[in-house]
Amino acid sequence: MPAPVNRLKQALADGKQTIGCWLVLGDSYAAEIAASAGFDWCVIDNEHAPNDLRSTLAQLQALSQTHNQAPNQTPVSAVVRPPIGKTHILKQFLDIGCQSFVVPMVESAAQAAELVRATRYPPDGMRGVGASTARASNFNAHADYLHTANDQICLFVQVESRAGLAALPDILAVDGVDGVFIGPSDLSADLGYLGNPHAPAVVTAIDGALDAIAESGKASGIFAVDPVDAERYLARGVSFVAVASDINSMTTALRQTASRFRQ
Ligand code: 3PY
Ligand code: MG
Repeated sequence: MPAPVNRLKQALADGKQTIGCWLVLGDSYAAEIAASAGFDWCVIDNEHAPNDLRSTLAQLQALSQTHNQAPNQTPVSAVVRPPIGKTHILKQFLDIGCQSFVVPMVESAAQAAELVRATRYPPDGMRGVGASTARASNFNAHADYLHTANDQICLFVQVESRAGLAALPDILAVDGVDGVFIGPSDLSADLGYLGNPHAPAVVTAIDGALDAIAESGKASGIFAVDPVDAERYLARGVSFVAVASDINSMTTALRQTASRFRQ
């Protein structure tokens, strides 16, 4: 049996637009709720959320449960954002069964190429071989896992700095990079507008980057939990839009309810 088909990679290759939820509560119960809400994918964030390998594993397991899918709904795809794009860290997430990644702070084609290699077995890359004891191969039930795993990896690299923007054409030319994801918060900070991702200069930089990604034929992605932003980016054709986060939804709903009954 081969590695599981990566539905997210397939959808993006088919030119579909997808929406997703950022999981920052670090909690498998919350992941299970998000899994049935109707998103195409959920990102388990290890960069800015209190996650580790075991909490990520629990959330991958929660997302892979089919009982929590709404009727007629395609199962949600799991994506991991590692804290940093290091080979040994990616290796651990790969072995617990993650096939899709959004890697933060990528600033050169060399760095992007290194990430491609980190997520592929030889001869295409340098992923270490331990799948026979790993959830990724369903504990060796996927007998063809080693020879089919590379084709099912979906890799987004994050461009979120001036250096990343300057290197964008070269990054887009790297084989094995499926898409480029813009991080408006870090990008605005590096452009001199900390906390103001709607500054005109930031919006212009983001639009220019999205145009370049679209021209390359690769998938584009962006973090846009403000619905006005999300609608704008979806109308522009962005293919991987983070339209929600578990914490954002929870704080908004709880604060609204508290304020309504406190009056
Ligand atoms: C950013 O906005 O900097 C991001 O990384 C989005 O998660
Ligand atoms: Mg960022």
